[in-house]
Amino acid sequence: MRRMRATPKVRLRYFDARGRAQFVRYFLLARGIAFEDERVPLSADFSAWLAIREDRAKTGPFHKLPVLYWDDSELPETLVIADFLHRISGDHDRLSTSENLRHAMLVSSLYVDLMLAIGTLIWADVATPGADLAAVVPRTVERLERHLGYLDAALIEWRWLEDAPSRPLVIGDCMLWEELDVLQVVFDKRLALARYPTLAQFHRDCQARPVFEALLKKHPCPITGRPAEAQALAAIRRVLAPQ
Ligand SMILES: N[C@@H](CCC(=O)N[C@@H](CS)C(=O)NCC(=O)O)C(=O)O
Repeated sequence: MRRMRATPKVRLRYFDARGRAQFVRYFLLARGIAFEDERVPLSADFSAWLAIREDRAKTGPFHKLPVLYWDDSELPETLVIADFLHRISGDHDRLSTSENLRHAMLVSSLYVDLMLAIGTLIWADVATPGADLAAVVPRTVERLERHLGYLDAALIEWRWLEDAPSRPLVIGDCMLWEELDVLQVVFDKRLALARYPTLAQFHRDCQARPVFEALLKKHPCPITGRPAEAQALAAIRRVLAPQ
């Protein structure tokens, strides 16, 4: 892997949503890497997206977002972007073999078991017409809660928080903070982060939290591109016990 230039030319193209790209925005901001945050506007008819979808130069070989441009490299695919940033930033070289393995496991699990699971829930009734939210929501929450328990235990076992001060904020930290934060937004207080002490501590004390929160404040946006997301979240919460 080549070394990072002092001022690489970086552009991130994604929807005006948190989705698969917010953790990348966090990482670039927290690490002081200037980038162009190109956001494709969302609308019920997806007109801005449909106008570029077939343009491979803009949407990559699979016609999807995010796409990251780094100097002369074009990087589609979320996990490829995460791995590229981990390497080009020098973080991969700084960590030991076992730390890198854990980092890769963390990123993979956060992506599949949290980010995609949450996104699938938010889109449930659109993606699967006739989906029974009364059945889907509790089942998803049950799986998410069980997974959060395992994640909490893994971070303790890996001494993730204890070792954090001795390394820079890595891409997995950004993804972890984002998914924990998104869970709070989706379920409001119906999914208590306090039940997972290590995750709660990480979300509260993460060194870059002010950077993350500043971006959320400066550029508020939905979690996904699902039309009427706010109403969808309200419907999800209605299924769960009131607080
Ligand atoms: N395998 C891709 C999936 C990317 C993806 O599905 N992106 C969605 C937005 S979150 C997209 O571009 N959807 C538009 C479409 O499929 O037309 C990845 O992991 O990055």
